[in-house]
Amino acid sequence: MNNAHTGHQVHLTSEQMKHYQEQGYIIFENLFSGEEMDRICGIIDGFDEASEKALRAKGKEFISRSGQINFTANLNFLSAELQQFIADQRFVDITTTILGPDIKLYWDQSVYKRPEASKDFPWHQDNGYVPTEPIHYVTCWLALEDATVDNGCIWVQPGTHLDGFVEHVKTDLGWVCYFGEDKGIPVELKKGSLVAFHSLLFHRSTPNLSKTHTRKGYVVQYSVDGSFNPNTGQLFKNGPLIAKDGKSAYEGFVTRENCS
Ligand SMILES: O=C(O)CCC(=O)C(=O)O
Repeated sequence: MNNAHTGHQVHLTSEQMKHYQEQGYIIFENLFSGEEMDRICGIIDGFDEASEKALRAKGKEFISRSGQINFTANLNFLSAELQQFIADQRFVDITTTILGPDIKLYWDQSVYKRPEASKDFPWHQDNGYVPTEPIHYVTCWLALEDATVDNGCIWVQPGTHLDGFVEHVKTDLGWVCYFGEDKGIPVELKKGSLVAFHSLLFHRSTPNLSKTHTRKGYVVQYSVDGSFNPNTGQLFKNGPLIAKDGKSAYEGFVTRENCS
């Protein structure tokens, strides 16, 4: 889907908002330039490499499996440049239009799927991992390199966010909310393109069959300010405030220790 974005601003059309409300996602093509992606990917590659190295000794940790799929979380606290990036005006525009005027980073992680990745990352809703209040937040899956059916892109089941929260079953590969036959539809993304989806939308990713290329994604999730875990009552403190009253509110590097 094409969207109007000029310079560093994004205007979401009524057609895009209708698609989000009814189908649960919007694709933003070429939101970031190749140069921007090379810079961001260069930073994230280093973090992935370090965490993959640590993972190798253990083989597996939670949903990461060495040599196959590696999740590296909370990267914004590790790099001022990356934190500045997740507060970019384009993210402000997308998230304030969808969620409202006051927005915080909820979570960020890279997901690198290596050519040996032979298994699905199974169907789930992002809310299946950690409960949030309010339940709705936005996941931005950003393609650091081209994401294709061949190399294990994201697949979605359009409209499933409208069914509300579904119980998840814990498996060796991750939490699963759907074991049926519906294959969903693939979301292929060119480097620098992004899919923004509702946290309740069923999604998965398929094996990397490319034999040669690591599929590289950066998952950046945003919630309304004040979002908390209803089981513990704790506010999420995984990154900075990025918007207040609908405008950019990022004021410089926030560490894990001084994040409020
Ligand atoms: O990037 C992937 O392969 C899966 C990522 C995903 O579904 C998630 O982070 O919720």
